Amino acid sequence: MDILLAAVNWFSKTILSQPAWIIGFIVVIGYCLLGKKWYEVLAGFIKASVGYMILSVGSGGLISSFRPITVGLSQRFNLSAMVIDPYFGNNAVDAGVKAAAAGNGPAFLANANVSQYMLLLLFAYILNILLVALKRYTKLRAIFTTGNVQVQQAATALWLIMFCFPSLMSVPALVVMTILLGLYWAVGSNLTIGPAQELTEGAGFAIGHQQMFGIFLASKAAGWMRKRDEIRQAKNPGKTSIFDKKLEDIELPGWLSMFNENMVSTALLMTLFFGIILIVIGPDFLIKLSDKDQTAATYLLTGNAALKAGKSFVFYIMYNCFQFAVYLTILQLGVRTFVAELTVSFQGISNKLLKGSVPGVDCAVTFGFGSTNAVTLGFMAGAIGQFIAIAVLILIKSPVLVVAGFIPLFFDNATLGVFANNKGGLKACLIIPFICGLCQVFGSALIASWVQMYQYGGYLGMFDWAVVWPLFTVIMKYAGWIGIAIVAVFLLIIPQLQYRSAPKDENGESAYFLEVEDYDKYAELRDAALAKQVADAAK
Ligand code: ASC
Repeated sequence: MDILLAAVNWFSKTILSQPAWIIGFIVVIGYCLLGKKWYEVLAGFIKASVGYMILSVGSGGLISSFRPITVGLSQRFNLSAMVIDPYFGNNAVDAGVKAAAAGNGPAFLANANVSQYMLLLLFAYILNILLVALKRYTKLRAIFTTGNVQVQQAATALWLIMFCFPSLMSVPALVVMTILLGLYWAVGSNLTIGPAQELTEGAGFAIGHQQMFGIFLASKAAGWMRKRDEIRQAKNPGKTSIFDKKLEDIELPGWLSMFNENMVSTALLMTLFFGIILIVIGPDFLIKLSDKDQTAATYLLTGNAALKAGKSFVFYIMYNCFQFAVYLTILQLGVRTFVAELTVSFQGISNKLLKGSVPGVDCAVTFGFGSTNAVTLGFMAGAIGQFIAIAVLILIKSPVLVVAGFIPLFFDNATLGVFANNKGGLKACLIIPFICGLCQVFGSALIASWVQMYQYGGYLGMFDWAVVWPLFTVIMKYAGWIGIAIVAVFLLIIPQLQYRSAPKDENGESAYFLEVEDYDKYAELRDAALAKQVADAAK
């Protein structure tokens, strides 16, 4: 038994929680099923894993180049508050559970057992695969593969569930968490299939990350905005605004044309926006950063966060802001490398092993599709939303204060920006991430103070965990065991509703599964249905 447990632990820790290996092995399985030669399989494994590692270098670099801004802002304004960020959230859970074990933490955590995460990862993964294997009944088509975020989510879910059920002992706790998290992963990533297929024109993957409900809601809202615009245009032909257009369709004239080039616009916009913030923080604080920021940002890569005494402030700002363009470009190279392998190889899996399934991958993959300007603008709109929400907390003298963390700020808002732009154009790309920014701060402040995580300095903070899981927590806290059933049934019903609302094919059957199996056909049916709705509404 001990050996088995040790094997499971090793497998979960080494493979399941490291997406580069998961993606690599998926490619190996897919290529083997497609009957590729051994050297093609090996090359595929390397390209997929290395591609994923390049993506991680890009996202790690983005995180570290933002360090002077988040750390500097909180020190400049003397904010000692909870940081909304998945790594700070994870640390907060560990600290709270340790304190509870020592007798001075929240009492409801007394039975919490963090050594079970790795077991949970394996069980929830198996549940996810089973749910997809039974897709005729469950209507679920996606498998969550982003293990690094699953560990963070398991930590936060453990806290929320123990808060609702303090007497839950270790095995029942594991069962409840496997069901709730396994369902959330399967249902959430399934919700992103439509938007992701539309963005990538059928590349055959979904998103498995921390804003899956957010992506779905953003796409729905942006789709609704576009439909409204189209109906308006059908009634008043000729009147179009730049805000209705997708970013990639906007050709700026004259000197503005330099913004048409992604690398230039990323560097310029970042320098303008975050340059102003760095000036507000001021060189004095940025010089002091080096020795102070260690505790606040221990997880971040070693970077050149601090301004060295005697160095030019202007070039410091430019250097840091240009880094965004650098790392975004690296990230996109990684995406292109591994998505190409994954798309081809997964056909082996979805034709032979798990029919009609797709993998759920890191949200950063979307930055390789659509307009890079949507990444930048979504990020900025979300940042403005977060900063306004934080200012409101300060102004109303809220006992709970929040410090912006880079990961929700960038990875949530830029991702929602990409999807919003793709469905609804520039207007949606600005409005939706802005609202997301507000939700991240207010939602995290409310839930973290209620469940007493606030005093441990961090909360996960990504959209689903600032909005959706807090709702689950309210339901479970007040409805008890029935609450678990309500949440589980709610999750199970979602794909059934998606199935029913999908466009119909010529035989009147739902085209839902075609979305994965034959995307071109599906897109035709979907666009025809939309055109009919617009024409009917414009009459
Ligand atoms: C997260 C998290 C990360 C990033 C990364 C984005 O939520 O924990 O390290 O987002 O997955 O590429």
